Amino acid sequence: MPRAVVCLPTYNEHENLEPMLRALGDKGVRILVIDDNSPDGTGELADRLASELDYVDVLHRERKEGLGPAYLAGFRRALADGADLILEMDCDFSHDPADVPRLLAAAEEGADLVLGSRYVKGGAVRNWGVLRRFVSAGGSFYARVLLGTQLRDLTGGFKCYRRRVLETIDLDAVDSKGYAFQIETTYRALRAGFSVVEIPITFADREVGGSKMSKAIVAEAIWKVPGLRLAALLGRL
Ligand SMILES: Nc1nc2c(ncn2[C@@H]2O[C@H](COP(=O)(O)OP(=O)(O)OP(=O)(O)O)[C@@H](O)[C@H]2O)c(=O)[nH]1
Ligand SMILES: [Mg+2]
Repeated sequence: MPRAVVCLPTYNEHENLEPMLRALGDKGVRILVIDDNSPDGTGELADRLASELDYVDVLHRERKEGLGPAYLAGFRRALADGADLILEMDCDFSHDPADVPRLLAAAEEGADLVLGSRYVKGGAVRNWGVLRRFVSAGGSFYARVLLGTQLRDLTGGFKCYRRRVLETIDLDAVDSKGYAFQIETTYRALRAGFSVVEIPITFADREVGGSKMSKAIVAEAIWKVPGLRLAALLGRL
C-alpha cells in the first residue's frame, strides 16, 4: 500500500483533535497535525497524543497565517518524508474519517487528484443554513464558470493528491490563504494536465469549536479566481 499522509491543520481544535486522531487510527494512514500555535493548547495536546499514537506526527508553526500556508508547510514535510499520497482534511468532523478509504482507493485506481465533493450526485451538506449553502455552492459555481472546468466542488478541503502533483505544481507560487487555496491548487493541477476526479461525500457542519471562515476569506476567493484565469491565459500558469 502506498504511504499515505493526512495533513490535518488545526487552530483551536482542542475538543476535536483526540476523537479525530483516534477515528483515523485504523485507516492505514499517517497523520501530520499542523498547528499554528493554537491559544487553546491544541499543539500541546497533539504532542501528547503523538507520543502515544505511533501514526501521528506534529508540525508546529509560530503563528496563524491561514489554511494555505499551513497546508503548504504540511505538504513539504509529507513530501520530504516520502509520502506517495497526501491528503487534506479538516479537524472538525465536517469531513468523515470513514470516507478516507474511498479517497485513497480513487487515487490508487489512477486519479492524480481526488476531490471529496458535496456537489456531485450522491454528495450532500448537512446542518448548514441557507446563507452558508449559498456562499459555498455559489463559490463553486463562480469558480467553475470563470475557470472553465467541469468540476462541481472547487472549494472543498477533503482531497487526496498523488505525490507527483505536489512535486509538479509550483508550491512556492501558491499564495492563497483561505478557500481560494483549494481552488488554486486544483486549478494548477488541472493546468498541469493531471486527472482530477470527484467522489461524493456528505459534509456536516462542525458540532464543537468555532468556524474560522471570514469575509476576508470569501473576498480573497472572489478576486483570486479571475486572477488565476488571467495568469493561465497569459501562459504564466
Ligand atoms: N494550522 C491552521 N489551521 C487552520 C487555520 N484556519 C483554519 N484551520 C483549520 O482548518 C480546518 C478548517 O477550518 P474551519 O474553522 O472548519 O473553517 P472552515 O471549514 O473554512 O469553516 P466552517 O465550514 O465554518 O467550519 C480546521 O481543522 C481548522 O482548525 C489556520 O490558520 N492554521
Ligand atoms: Mg469547517
